Amino acid sequence: MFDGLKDKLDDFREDVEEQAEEPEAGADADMSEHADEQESPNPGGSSDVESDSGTVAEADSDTPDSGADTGSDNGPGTLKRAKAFATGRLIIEEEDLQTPLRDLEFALLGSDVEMGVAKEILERVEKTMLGETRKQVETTEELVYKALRDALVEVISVGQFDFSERIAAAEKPVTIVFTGVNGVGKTTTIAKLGEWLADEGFSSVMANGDTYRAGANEQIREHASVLDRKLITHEQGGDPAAVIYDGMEYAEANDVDVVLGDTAGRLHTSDDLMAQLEKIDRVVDPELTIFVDEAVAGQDAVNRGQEFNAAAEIDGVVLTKADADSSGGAAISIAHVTGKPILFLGTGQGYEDIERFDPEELVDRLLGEE
Ligand SMILES: Nc1nc2c(ncn2[C@@H]2O[C@H](COP(=O)(O)OP(=O)(O)OP(=O)(O)O)[C@@H](O)[C@H]2O)c(=O)[nH]1
Ligand SMILES: [Mg+2]
Repeated sequence: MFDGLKDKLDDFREDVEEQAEEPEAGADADMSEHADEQESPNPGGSSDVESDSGTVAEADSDTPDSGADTGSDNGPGTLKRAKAFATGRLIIEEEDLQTPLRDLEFALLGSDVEMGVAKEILERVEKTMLGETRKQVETTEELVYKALRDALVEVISVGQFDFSERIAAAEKPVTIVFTGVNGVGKTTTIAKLGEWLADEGFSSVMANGDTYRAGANEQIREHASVLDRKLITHEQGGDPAAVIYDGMEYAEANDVDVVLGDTAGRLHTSDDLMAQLEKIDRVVDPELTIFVDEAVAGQDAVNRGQEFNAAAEIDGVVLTKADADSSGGAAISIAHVTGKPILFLGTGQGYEDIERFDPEELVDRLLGEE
């Protein structure tokens, strides 16, 4: 999952580390000398560091008190001034980061990360690497890791909420409607989610609001029968809102916690069908509307998310087929662009192949050693 993106992030980290940890001749000697000079209490220093880990890192070790940002002796545009001193102090200047950041930008765009999101990540990485936190880290490796991790987590975490708690807190029955284009995995996701909810202690009923496609009832009935789950259907051509409404009545009468309302796949460019989605939203007034799309669709998924959100406001996203996605572009971008969180990842065709989306876990996976 997301292996291509992981490789590109690894490359960026290696590039920065390689260049930054190539100290110039004499740096070691200067270092100890420099540490000695820092014995006196440091006015701006944080209290939890040793006295020799002052906050001022000098680019030019011969003139410790001169402005670090001139860097004239070392020549601009290289990362050689990004030295890891014995105290762990680093200095990385803006121009030093230009090339690695440009490479990272290409890498992100090449992974189908949306342009505004890529920009946001770059800005955050740069800010961390040039900012205050550099004084607290010990090696370039840690600095790059932290900068990338924070930037990615920040961007991916937009709008996150605890799904299980939300269901627990909502008035029962909780109706969830699933929207999205054709064939992305809506019906499969509903089947999987029924299992996931059962594990969390919630009962559910499926309501087939896909009254449009021939064979839709038969398909979802198969899932219901394998999973031994209650299913509400109407004839093909019926009113989708009415089916989901029936599901709600059934749930109410039978103390079922959650109604999982399927809808027919539709192109976001189809005005009629998008209008129908608005109507379902109005009549059913679901607790949650979840937009389903394929992780592999990259920026197309991001664009569609915006279109569906405009027709019937979504509360979250499920990205399916993450198991087949190397780029990770949709996973990185969609929450930031739509303002709605990714709630689950579909990771295969089996009923158990659904994961609660955890931004930190995903980023750890992307930046991990494996
Ligand atoms: N590899 C993989 N395949 C998936 C995943 N989720 C769904 N699929 C497959 O995608 C195909 C389409 O799934 P459906 O659930 O029928 O998609 P849909 O969105 O309901 O399709 P329509 O009702 O036609 O709009 C099926 O073959 C699923 O097994 C996933 O997370 N990973
Ligand atoms: Mg379907």
